[in-house]
Amino acid sequence: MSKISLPSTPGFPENFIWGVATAAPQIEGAAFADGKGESVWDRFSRLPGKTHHGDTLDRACDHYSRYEEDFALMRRLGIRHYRLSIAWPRLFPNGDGALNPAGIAYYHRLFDAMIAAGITPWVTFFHWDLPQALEDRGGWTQRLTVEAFATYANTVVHAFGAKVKNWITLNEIRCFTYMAYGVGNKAPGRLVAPAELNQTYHHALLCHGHAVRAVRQFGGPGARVGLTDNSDVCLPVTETAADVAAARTWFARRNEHLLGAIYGGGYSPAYLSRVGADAPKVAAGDFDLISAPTDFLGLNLYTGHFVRAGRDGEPELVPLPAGYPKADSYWLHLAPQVMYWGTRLAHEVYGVKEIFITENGCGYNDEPVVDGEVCDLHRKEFIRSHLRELQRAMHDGVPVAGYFLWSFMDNFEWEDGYERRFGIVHVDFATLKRTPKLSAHYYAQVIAQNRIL
Ligand code: GBH
Repeated sequence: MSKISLPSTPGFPENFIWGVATAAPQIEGAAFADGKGESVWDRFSRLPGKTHHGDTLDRACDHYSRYEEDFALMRRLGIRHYRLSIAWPRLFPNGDGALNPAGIAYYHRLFDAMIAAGITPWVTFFHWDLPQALEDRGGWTQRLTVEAFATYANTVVHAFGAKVKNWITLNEIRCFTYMAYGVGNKAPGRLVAPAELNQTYHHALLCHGHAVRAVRQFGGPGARVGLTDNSDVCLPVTETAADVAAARTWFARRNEHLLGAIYGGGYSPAYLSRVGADAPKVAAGDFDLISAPTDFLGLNLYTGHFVRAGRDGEPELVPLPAGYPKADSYWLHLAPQVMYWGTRLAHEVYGVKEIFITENGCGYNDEPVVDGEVCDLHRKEFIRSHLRELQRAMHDGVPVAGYFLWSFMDNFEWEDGYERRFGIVHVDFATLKRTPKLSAHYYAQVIAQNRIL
């Protein structure tokens, strides 16, 4: 027998964390079971025209009752780290006030099953499912939401701190503030004036700080915590000094109200002069909370904008030509170098010492199961090309410690409903049958060999 020698690629560090990610509202279903309260997405998805086909979160993947099957599948694929979120309205149906013991009991069962399957939980406190009762009182525009969140965060760490050591405060502040109150395509879809919008960012930053404080106070030994941000990432058109400098300036400007505020210990003079009279109202002590040190930064990286140095050296956005390749999500232009520049700029601009990719993946519409197989070669190639750019960043000294693929399985993709599939595991939404796609088998090999195949 002739021996076939396989191509070799450099490996990842021995302790590199490989995982998959999901979020409670996108997979759990059981939207009104066991005392769970209504979330803004439960409400929003029922408004005419807000989600594709009027899809709701009511059943989703029914992970609520199928979690054991899902953990068994993760285990078979060799997945040892799993990022998930807790549904705030399951614990506090009214946002604040009475705690729902059935919600606490559910997540205890979930964590027990996960740990029994040898899977380490990475838990996000908040992935967009604000209790509707809080929205009815003003939602993210009101400081009372911050007070309610602080109680929620303390309760969560008290309850689960012995089982969970890796904590993520908030997922993608922009998506539940700017997109939700400024653009309106995400729940609650209520447009507000610029000053109020800036206030929603500030309230979100405060919640981040409260979650950090909760983990520090009640998390026990070994607990660590960080934010997950979808930083606005720009990609220098060419990797020349001028374009790289332009990209860096642009990155700092576009993220100054979130990462800039957290890592800078306050709002920068540049930001304050840009927003003028619409600046957020800041109370004494706010930045003690907001800027408390964290252990890592989570980055959700999908795509980026191309930037170059304009004539005066100022950064200039370069529009994408018609036909530039993208996934089926209109916004997901294929630009694997986002992995390189996203991590490198966060490290350089904010001095971040440890970075996790908390999401990266791609959405496509039609991946039929044929003879028990889903041939999502496009997703496999997406993963491979993005990991190569991540490895390039690490090679250049960017401190990346782990990668979570979005998503473990097809799920409720917000306004795109169930049409847009991001999973490496196919879900038949009629039967709820799970079928690992080709990309799942590929990723399982990457994890097993700790290198890009
Ligand atoms: C993440 O969102 C979410 O965390 C996750 O829940 C979601 O399922 C996943 O990614 C896939 O979408 O300004 O018009 O260019 C990423 C959400 C979508 C936010 C694109 C910014 C930009 C739209 N991002 N959006 S636009």
